[in-house]
Amino acid sequence: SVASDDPKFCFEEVLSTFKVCLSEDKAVILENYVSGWRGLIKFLNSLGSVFSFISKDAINKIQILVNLLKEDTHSHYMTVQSMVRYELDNSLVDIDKRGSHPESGTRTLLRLHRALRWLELFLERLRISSEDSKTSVMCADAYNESLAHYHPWVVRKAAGLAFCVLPGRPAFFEVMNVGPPEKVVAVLGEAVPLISEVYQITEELYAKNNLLNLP
Ligand code: 1Q0
Repeated sequence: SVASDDPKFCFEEVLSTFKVCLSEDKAVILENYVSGWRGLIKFLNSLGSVFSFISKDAINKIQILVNLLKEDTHSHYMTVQSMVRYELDNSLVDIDKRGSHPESGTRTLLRLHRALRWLELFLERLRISSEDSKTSVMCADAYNESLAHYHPWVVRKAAGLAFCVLPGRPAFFEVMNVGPPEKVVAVLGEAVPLISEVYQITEELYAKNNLLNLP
């Protein structure tokens, strides 16, 4: 299953999957995008069960994409670009309202894509933070600036409560498992631009095809 491989999280592993996320012609390789999220979910799980309502949803979405990669249609799902093309050309996406394709790859990935913006903002805050900065505040600020726009009140409330129990910056850095704080900051400095580029390319693709508000 998605949640269960090796339990020891290392942020550099996540970094390396995002490094190989873009092909030479700047397409987003779906398999690597999914691997990046798997690593992040592993991290989230290691923070405790308060976060399981979040990781359950993320795992569910990743599983939808994994299934598309496995089925006989997998050749259409090599990149996000080919996925969107294939699903649009074959009317496999619900465009205005939920219909017969509630779990298209295109709408499913859009949810993760919005969350990736949160991640970018959060990691950048973490990178420039000082020793006494609060992870809960950085996380909430990043969330309110991005993903919160798409969530109903109850979800925002639950997320806000979960953020309050995030470990402090030193413990958080510890869980990232990359070494001393200077090293964490350096690795974040490498990660943020990578994540940002993957986000921008996906954002442009979805904008160009009018897909940013899929139900
Ligand atoms: C570290 C704290 C993590 C906080 C994550 C912030 C996101 C909060 C989102 C909570 C919403 C989850 C409940 C489900 C919402 C769905 O309704 C919504 C829309 O989907 P749908 O099908 O109903 O239209 N789903 C989403 O918006 C997708 C949310 C996916 C969130 C995935 C978050 C994975 C987090 C990974 C942790 C990364 C840790 C960062 C630090 C990395 C440094 C090592």
